[in-house]
Amino acid sequence: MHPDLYRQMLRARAYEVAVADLWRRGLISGEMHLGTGEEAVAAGVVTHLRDGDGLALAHRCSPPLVVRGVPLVRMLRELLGKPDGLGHGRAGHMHLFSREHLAGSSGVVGASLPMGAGLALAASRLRPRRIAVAFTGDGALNQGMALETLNLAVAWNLPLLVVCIDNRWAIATRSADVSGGEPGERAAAFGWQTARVDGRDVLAVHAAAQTLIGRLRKGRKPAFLLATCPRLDGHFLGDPMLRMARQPLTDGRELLGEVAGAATRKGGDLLRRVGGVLRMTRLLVQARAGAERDGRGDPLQQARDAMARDPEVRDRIEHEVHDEIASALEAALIDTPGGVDA
Ligand SMILES: Cc1ncc(C[n+]2csc(CCOP(=O)(O)OP(=O)(O)O)c2C)c(N)n1
Repeated sequence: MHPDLYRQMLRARAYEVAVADLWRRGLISGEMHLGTGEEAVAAGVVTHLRDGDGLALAHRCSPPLVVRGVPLVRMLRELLGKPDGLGHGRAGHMHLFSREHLAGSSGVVGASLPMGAGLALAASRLRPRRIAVAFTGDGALNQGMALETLNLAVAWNLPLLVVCIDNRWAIATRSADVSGGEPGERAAAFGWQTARVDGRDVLAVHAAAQTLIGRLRKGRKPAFLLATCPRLDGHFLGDPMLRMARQPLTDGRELLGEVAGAATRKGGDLLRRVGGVLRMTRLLVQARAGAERDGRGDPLQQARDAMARDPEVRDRIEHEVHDEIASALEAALIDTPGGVDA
């Protein structure tokens, strides 16, 4: 295990653990989508980027931005709605943008692909041997603009790497139920070079990204990397499906009771539709409970295990990351009553 990959994964996770805590304390408003479980993909890909490379992201944008080196305090200040945040406190967690890092995100599902194509087009015209990377989910690949990008990027031979994090779900819709073909096959049909990796294995992601990005810098056709990744923390923080998987006897019974009750209430939903919801709920809960039971599901734990051969380096990294996040939090909460000690 390369220590820097472990460090970057840990930074991404620790940052998001801090964000989750702020959200639970009510200091961040709105929904919160985290990339818990996607750290190996972020570290394995983004550590290859150089100055002048672009990065286009979707709603789970924190891990790649943290790895890219965007200042944590400015990101946190943005989430807290402060005027000195990355987007002047108006963008929130899904619309972060750093001009300095040529990195931005969008909550419009599918938008990261054309955004990445634009960054790649600019790179090809203005910055020789520079490239762009667009992160997307598998669900987003059914968007028209995503498919148009798969087409145009080849037609224009853009230096673009699309990284598709495939967790098989789009909120509560199974991708398989609404998608024709596998994501990589679609990209290959348009003429992209493609690769597939286990998105929990940071070394595998790092090696695959190195090959694809290396070829892009030499002017080869656009590249598509499919990284399979279980969704460890639900669609968003507080996801009721995750609560059901974790506490089936309390939260599960309560939430399923609400759904079933809809069938019997006057003017309630049709029994057939409620049956469909219950079936989908069962599949979601099974998938999440399975990911939780499977110790190998957490890529950070895998990376930590691989660091066991070098415990001194591992401990030093863990202390340094802990201190980095603690001081970023302290600085971000400087004007928040209760601040870090609440
Ligand atoms: C254009 C658009 N349609 C719908 C939504 C609502 N939405 C937010 S996340 C999401 C699912 C996206 O699934 P995927 O791309 O697989 O990413 P994941 O959340 O699984 O990481 C949807 C449909 C949106 N934000 N934008």
